Amino acid sequence: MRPRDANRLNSLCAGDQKVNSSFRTAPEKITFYKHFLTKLEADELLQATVDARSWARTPVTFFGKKVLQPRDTAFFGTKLYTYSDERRQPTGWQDDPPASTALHELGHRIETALGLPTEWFNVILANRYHNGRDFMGWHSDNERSLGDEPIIASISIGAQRRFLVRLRAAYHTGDTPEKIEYVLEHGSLLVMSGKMQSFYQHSLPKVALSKCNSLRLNFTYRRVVNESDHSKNQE
Ligand SMILES: O=C(O)CCC(=O)C(=O)O
Repeated sequence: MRPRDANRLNSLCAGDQKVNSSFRTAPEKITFYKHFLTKLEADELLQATVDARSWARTPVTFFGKKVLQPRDTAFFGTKLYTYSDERRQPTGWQDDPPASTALHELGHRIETALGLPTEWFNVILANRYHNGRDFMGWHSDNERSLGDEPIIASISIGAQRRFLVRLRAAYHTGDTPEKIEYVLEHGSLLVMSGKMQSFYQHSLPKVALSKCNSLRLNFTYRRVVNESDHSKNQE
């Protein structure tokens, strides 16, 4: 893949620029920083990471069948982490420069902004969405290895996409759960914490190619507290 022009990538794949909520109250454990990185910083991060050799499109088991994930993924950091059945040895902080080193440094900046100790985050799950066809289905990041109240800090780069949050089935009444929507734009940071992963699910829905034909990168910073437990909390 050739390096990309960041300006071209920052297209609007997400409709209107507003938080569109039908929740009576927004989940208290989501904090959204629309412009955490400046445009220049976000452009530089894109250039440093977009063609890292750690990216791969790997299979997962879905209803008993092996299928390719609808996005590329990469793992960076120092701990083994199992995500959606995928257990990959992470790329060390020095092992895939400039991506791994830039992401490590950015982790320190997020830790400072959130008042966390340095090196709090020890893994990054990275997602590369080539266009609107690539997506992330409804799920909770409720792996036991992350502990009971994980802090997940999610940086977005490139095309704007919609990020939806809804109550998990066990916690809503009626057929259709209410949803809240965030528009994740180039340089934004969304932080989930507290009991978010116990009570809510989130997703990054598909968009028609005619509306979204540009790339987005996502880096979710996490802290693995128990490397040997690969199970999920109750779905
Ligand atoms: O790309 C995104 O913003 C969604 C990422 C996500 O849901 C996850 O990594 O669990």
